[in-house]
Amino acid sequence: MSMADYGAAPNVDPLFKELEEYDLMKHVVELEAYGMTVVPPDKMGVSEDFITRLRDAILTACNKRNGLDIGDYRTAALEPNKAGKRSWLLLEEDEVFVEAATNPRMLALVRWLCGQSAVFSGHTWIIKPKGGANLGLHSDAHGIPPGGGHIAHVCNASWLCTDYDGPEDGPTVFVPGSHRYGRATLPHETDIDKTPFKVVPLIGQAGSLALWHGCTWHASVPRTRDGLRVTLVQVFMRRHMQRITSWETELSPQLREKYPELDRVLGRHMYPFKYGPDPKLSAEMVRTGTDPFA
Ligand SMILES: O=C(O)CCC(=O)C(=O)O
Ligand SMILES: [Fe+2]
Repeated sequence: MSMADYGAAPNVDPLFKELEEYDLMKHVVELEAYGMTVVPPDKMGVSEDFITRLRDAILTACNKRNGLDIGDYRTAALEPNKAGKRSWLLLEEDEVFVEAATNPRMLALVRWLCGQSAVFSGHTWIIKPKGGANLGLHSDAHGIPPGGGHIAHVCNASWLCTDYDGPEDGPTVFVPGSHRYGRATLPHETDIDKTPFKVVPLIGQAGSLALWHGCTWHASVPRTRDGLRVTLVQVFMRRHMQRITSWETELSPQLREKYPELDRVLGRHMYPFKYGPDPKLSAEMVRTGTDPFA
């Protein structure tokens, strides 16, 4: 008998069962305790083929959009920021981005953090060459003031498309447990060389998913190894938040029709409206106010 069998909490019971079935409970506890977790590829149910297709799709989109010819990511050298332009809105570049945004195990963890009505806010690549500078400590939950951090309003689900073996790979670094502070960093806290907080690197092999509560403070360090770090950053949020990308205007409706899970997670917002709300959208929004798991 598990608590989920009582059927007393209809929003969290199915999630609990899914997380148990996928053997993700350790990762839920890490999210609660540390505000971040790294799930290895086998637990994500993804093959090497998936991560190869995802990495290739990112590099192809970057080459095409920025007029580059990156070549072999294992040896390529680029000027910092050269590959970082035009990096958002990728769903129609390749359907592997739909796969990445709707992986069922990822969505179970995302919905643990942001509820069943979690919305896909936007996605972007990181293609990071050797060199460059630190990125300062920050929270991804922009606009959530101190006091509003009790639940995750935002979360970041990033696919590692290359190995992060250590600091030489130029990984994201975290202050474990900082999601509990429920606020963004202040200017004197952001420099990772001076901050009094303990900062730890994200370590994981290609194909892992790094997931963090939007309030967990993180930064990144320069890459000192040859070749590129490649990452697909995906931001999910609760329904009340403003999405990064307006899917209604930026995406063809055919893709939504083809993939029902994508359609669900892209969501439809009740605001803005002109003469009055759509009753269905309004009822959904009201329901999300009843339970953090709704
Ligand atoms: O890993 C990095 O380079 C920074 C990532 C980051 O800040 C983010 O994805 O929100
Ligand atoms: Fe960030």
